Parts: sequence; structure tokens; C-alpha cells
Amino acid sequence: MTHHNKTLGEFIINKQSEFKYSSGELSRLINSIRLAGKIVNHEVNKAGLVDILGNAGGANIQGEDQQKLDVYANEVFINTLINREIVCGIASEEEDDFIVIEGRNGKNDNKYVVLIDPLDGSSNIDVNVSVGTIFSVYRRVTPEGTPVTIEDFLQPGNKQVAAGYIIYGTSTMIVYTTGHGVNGFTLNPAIGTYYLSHPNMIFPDTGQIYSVNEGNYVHFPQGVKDYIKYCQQEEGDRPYTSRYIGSLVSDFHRNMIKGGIYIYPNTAKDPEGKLRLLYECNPMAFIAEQAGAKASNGVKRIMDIQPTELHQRVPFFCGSKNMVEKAEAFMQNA
Ligand code: P6P
Repeated sequence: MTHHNKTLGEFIINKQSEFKYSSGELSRLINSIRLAGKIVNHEVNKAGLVDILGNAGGANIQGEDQQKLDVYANEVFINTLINREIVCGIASEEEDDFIVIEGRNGKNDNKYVVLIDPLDGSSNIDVNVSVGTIFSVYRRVTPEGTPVTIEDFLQPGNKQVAAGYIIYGTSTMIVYTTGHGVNGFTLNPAIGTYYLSHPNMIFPDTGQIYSVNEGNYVHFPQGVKDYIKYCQQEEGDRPYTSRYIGSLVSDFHRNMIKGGIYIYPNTAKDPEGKLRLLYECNPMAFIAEQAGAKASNGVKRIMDIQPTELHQRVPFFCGSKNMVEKAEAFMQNA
């Protein structure tokens, strides 16, 4: 009998018991993400053929030009999450403020909030480089039945109940965790089904790849400059290879499979770092740690940072445990 790979749907059913909250809710939540991922994938894959390339003419709270696909992806994820009656609030890179979601019956008895970067790296779409969606899930902390408040969103990453990404690459994959390891599913676009292609993903403890935008070198903290020179020295398993796609999800995904470290330090242009804590760094940190790797701001564990505002940025060091610890040592001794 040919044993086909488990589908995402079968996997969720098998794993429901592991989710310490009511299993049906997680399933509905992940199902809405996987549906939205298929819809966005369909549009991303035909970018260039229809008029969804280029700027949407707006700018997000960061003042970054909103790409048409950014705006499209944002609407798709928000609408599928709302329609599934599972979340009571959503925060998005594309939305200045969080969105309060009333239950259909006018009550607010949904228990989860989702924070999302609907299309990260979208400036790469016009040059046909892979992009991704990143999502982070918490249980609300304010009383059920009331509208969510900002404190439901400003929870430290160590309170996440689920996190994941969709990578729209040479194939489309969803990779996520609910706190019981990391699993990767590949979409078969012909039938629109995700199959368990990467069970129990483990981030290698060390690697020979470092991912950083060296164009900012002169503005890096001294510890980062020292670590980059360490990566380039002829010694032992070094020099390492420099690989930087400019799409966090792609650089992270490659490093998780091959081993490596991704660094986005603070720079002159971004004195707090460029990446956002709530919907980029925390979800990627949760996945990294669940796969045996590390994520810090160069000094402190990312998931222990107490957020203070929705779109705050942090320096981000994430990847193979030994490599992050080495980079932190250079930061310490600089
Ligand atoms: P830079 C994309 O805009 C992003 O948020 C990440 O996906 C990516 O790793 C980083 O910024 C690229 O930034 O400044 O190197 O172009």
C-alpha cells in the first residue's frame, strides 16, 4: 500500500490533544491560515502577469511604501481569520492599530489574538525572490466578552501558543509550532493540499552560513563587526559562507535546514534594529527555540522582552545555538 505523506488536516487532528487549550479552536485557527496561504500563494505566483505588482500608493505606519500584494495579503488573512470566528483581535504590520473583532452574535467570546506580517520581504516580489507570511498567536489576557485592548497584544513572546510562517518559494510551505516541536508542510498546488514534508524540524546546533546585510557594516555595533570578521577568518571550519536573500522567512528557513545565523543589528538608519518584535522576531524566535536554536537581541532572549508598543523594533540574532552564543560573546566583550 503506498503510504502518502500525512496531510496538514490529518496532522492537526492527530495533534489536537497536544494543544492544551480546546483543540477545535487551534484547528480552526491553523485552517484559516492555511486557506489564506493558498489564496495569497495563488496571487504571488502570478505576480507580473496581472496588475498586482508595484506600489499600492499608500504607506504603512513604518512609512514604507505598501506594495499592492502587501495590501492584498493583509486583507486575505484578516478576512479568513474573521470568518472562522476564532479570533477576538488582530494586529498587522499593515495596520496602524490593532483590529477589534466582534463575535457574530455581538459577543466577544473568542479567545485568541493573532499578530501577523502578511507579506514579509514584499519588495522582493518585483524581482521574483521568495517572500513569506509570519504569524503569532496568543490567548487574550483581558476578560472574555469584552473588546480586546492593547495589553492583549503586548504580551512577551514566551506567552505565544502558536507561531509559524508560510514561505512562497520554489514551493509553498507552511512551517509552524504549537509548542510541541516544529513541522513543515509543502503545498501540492495541483490539488491545493499541504503534505507533511518536514516532520519534527531541528535547527542544527552549528553551521557555516551567516546572513547579514553587510552594506550596513560601518554602522554595526563593534561586537557585530568583530563577529563578522570571526566568520571570515581562515581557521577551523571558517571562513563561513555569506548568504543573504533579503527575505527573513527565506534566510531563516534555509538556515534552519542547513545551519546558520541571521543577524539584523541596530544600524544608523534603524537605531533599534529594523525587524518588529511582535510579528517578526517573536514568532521566528518561538519556531527557532522549538527546533533547538536561539533568538536574542544580542544580549537578551527575544521571547523574554516585555513589549511596550505594537510596532516596536529590536535587534535580532537568530539561528544555530552555538553561532548565536558566539555572536553574543562578541557583543558582550566589545
Ligand atoms: P535590508 C524585509 O523588508 C525585511 O523585513 C526582512 O524580511 C529582511 O530580512 C530585511 O527586512 C531586509 O532588510 O535592510 O537588509 O534590505
